[in-house]
Amino acid sequence: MTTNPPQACVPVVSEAAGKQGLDTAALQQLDSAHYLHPFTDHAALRESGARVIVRGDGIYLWDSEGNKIIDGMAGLWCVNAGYGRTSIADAVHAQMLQLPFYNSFFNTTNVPAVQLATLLAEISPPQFEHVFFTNSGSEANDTILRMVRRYWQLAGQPERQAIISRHNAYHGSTVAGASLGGMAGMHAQGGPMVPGIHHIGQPCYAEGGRGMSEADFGLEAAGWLEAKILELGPDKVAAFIGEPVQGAGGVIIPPSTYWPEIQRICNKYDILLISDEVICGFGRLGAWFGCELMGFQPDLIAFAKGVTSGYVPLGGVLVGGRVAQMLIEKGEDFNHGFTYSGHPSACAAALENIRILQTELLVERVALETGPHLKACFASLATHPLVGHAQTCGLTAGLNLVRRKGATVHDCEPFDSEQGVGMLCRKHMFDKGVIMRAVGDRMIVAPPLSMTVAQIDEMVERIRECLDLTLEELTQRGWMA
Ligand code: PXG
Repeated sequence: MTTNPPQACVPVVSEAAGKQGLDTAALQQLDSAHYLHPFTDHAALRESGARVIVRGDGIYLWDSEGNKIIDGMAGLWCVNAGYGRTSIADAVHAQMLQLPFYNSFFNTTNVPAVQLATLLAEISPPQFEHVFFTNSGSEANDTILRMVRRYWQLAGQPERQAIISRHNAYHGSTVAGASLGGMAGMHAQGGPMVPGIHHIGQPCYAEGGRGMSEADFGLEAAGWLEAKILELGPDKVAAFIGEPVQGAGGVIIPPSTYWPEIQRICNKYDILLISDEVICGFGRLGAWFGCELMGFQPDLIAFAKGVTSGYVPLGGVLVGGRVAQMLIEKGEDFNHGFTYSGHPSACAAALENIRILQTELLVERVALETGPHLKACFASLATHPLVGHAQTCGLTAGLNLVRRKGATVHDCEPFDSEQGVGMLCRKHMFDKGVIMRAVGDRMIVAPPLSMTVAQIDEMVERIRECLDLTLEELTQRGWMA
């Protein structure tokens, strides 16, 4: 027993800290003393101190020093409806007073979970009438892995165990998520991955399409799936999983020929097709689901993030007719689930969030107005001397920082990856009040879908200014060609 007060009682609010009443230095010190952050080098973070985000409204964030920042990443690809939505807070508040939680095990259910499942069946592609709820995208993909293998067991082909994914895919951080993903840095840590998962190349034209048209490269990249199926044996392959547009991998937008050819190959070998829509779902690409835009009909969809705009954690799996029918008719107990599957308060947040996306026509606006505007803006950024090429899809975009521009994407000269040019550029962005992610030397954005055309202009002007500052710094360092 200790007689000392617990650490949590240490006052972190300093009277001298100005209007917001927050002492940034004290928070940073406690943060570094106690809080282990995701995907973070803690020794480096201790040196710099974490930036403390205290408030959000619309597309803007404020930090504890009072700086106003444009959130070019919508939290982490998720705050689709923007910050400050009182009606989502009210819906969650009301649900918490009515029934904060009850489980969906043992033949019980709750009203918001039923309503949300019904609404998801309505807004998703026609093959989806059923949903399995989780708390995150990682858990959605864990569920999919177990569900797919269970499906083939029930179908009398238990030897169909292999799942094919792509290098540089991100499917989450749980053991199954990391195994399904193709992130080299994750595979390098933590010992053996889940067996039976195989990776093929990503459909990145800039990386692999030299000497080919984009359309031909799309067919070639899809052909890597067929080659892998034949190598493993078609009767051993359970499923293929991919993000319609790879998000965390750097906004890799496949050629338009890619997904229809993937669909054709999956059909040919009777392989389940899984669309990981944790980022692409709920309007990011200008359609409710990315597969609709890319022209394929998956058997399963993983979702999370945008379903609640990140206000409360929620994820899930849309289960298509083929798999749902098998599980329901032959499956007996599916021995899988989470305490919080179908959490009523999280489902209440999702219902109100989807209502906002619908009534404000945010998905349609991405397709017809803000998405095309972002495309035009990024085309103009592509003329900057530091930018090799730029692409957008809906309300996500990426541009590559290069040492020397070239006539085509394949003729640009990249920086030495050790120089960390992307992180250097990102620092300028942060200092100037706009959040962009750096994936190597590719700078990416995925702002709230509520961002207006005028706000896109504001964001792009700041980006241009920071590209200038980065170019100035790189020139001074003698790093430009
Ligand atoms: N699938 C995809 C396609 C994702 O983008 C997950 C699954 C996992 O979701 P949860 O909710 O378990 O995190 C994600 C998550 C980044 C970054 O650096 C992206 C994600 C998560 C963390 C960082 O861009 N996406």
